[in-house]
Amino acid sequence: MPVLVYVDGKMVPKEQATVSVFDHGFLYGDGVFEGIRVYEGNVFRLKEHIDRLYESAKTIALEIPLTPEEMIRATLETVAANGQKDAYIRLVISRGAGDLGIDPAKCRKPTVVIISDTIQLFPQELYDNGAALVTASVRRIPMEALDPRIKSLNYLNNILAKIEAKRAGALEALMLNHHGLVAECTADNIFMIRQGTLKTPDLMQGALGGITRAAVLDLARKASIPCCETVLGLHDLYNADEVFLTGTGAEIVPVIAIDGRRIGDGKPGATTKKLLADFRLLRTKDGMKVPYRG
Ligand code: PXG
Repeated sequence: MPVLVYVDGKMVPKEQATVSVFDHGFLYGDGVFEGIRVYEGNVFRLKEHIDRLYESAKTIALEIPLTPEEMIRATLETVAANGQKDAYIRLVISRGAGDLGIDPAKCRKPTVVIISDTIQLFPQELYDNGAALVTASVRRIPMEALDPRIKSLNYLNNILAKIEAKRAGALEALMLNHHGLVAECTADNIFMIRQGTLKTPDLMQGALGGITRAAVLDLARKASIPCCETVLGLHDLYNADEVFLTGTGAEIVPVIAIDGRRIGDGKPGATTKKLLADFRLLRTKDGMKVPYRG
């Protein structure tokens, strides 16, 4: 069965799912997006993803031509139309087709795309053994330029950082803010544990408000693990007992080395493993059910 993609209210086969070359999403990266997982027919924290999408859109003054309820329904319908039990959903809302000028007023109608496809999962080996990070020379965009809490279509800094990481043989790149403080990674938030306390950079340090990050903070509080959203330097991470990444694709990935420094004993830590186990129980329960037909 061909994959069906939602484009501006219509379900079309993947090969016919196209947008205009005059779309300002293509010309200028003018738009917002979401990446969402489906686990055994459960769309994980869909409401939270939709809320973040509408908040991002509001800040960039983009009016989505669907209500949040309609967007939730369209998302669930797209997964149902493809009959997928496990999937990766990409919502993309761009400013729409305009002319070659930058003026968004020329874009009459935002483009709405919903893709539900399979995802290339990380191998279990990564969760068992952990990953290495390197600090990128490219910094996270400063709040003064564009609020990093917006999940916009402008990922060039993050892409350049990811290229650096791959060239250095690392899975992910650590990105600092323009003060040299830890912000997050290219598509993941970062956490550390030191003397039993879970710490993650405060969003105002330049991090996206990750849905997985919020889920992990909830799980930690339930497990009575003290948590704080704070200010962290590389020194804090290098000397942590445990470090891990969180993201929709990654879930929770243990980090065992940063810039050639071994983290803790160089193996995934006990708290990281517990949080990953708790997350894997939560992921099929916390969200919305796909309305499959037949
Ligand atoms: N920071 C940034 C900059 C991100 O783009 C996260 C953190 C993690 O947020 P969530 O809500 O996913 O817990 C992201 C996530 C993927 C993927 O396949 C994820 C993102 C972008 C592209 C791909 O995991 N953003």
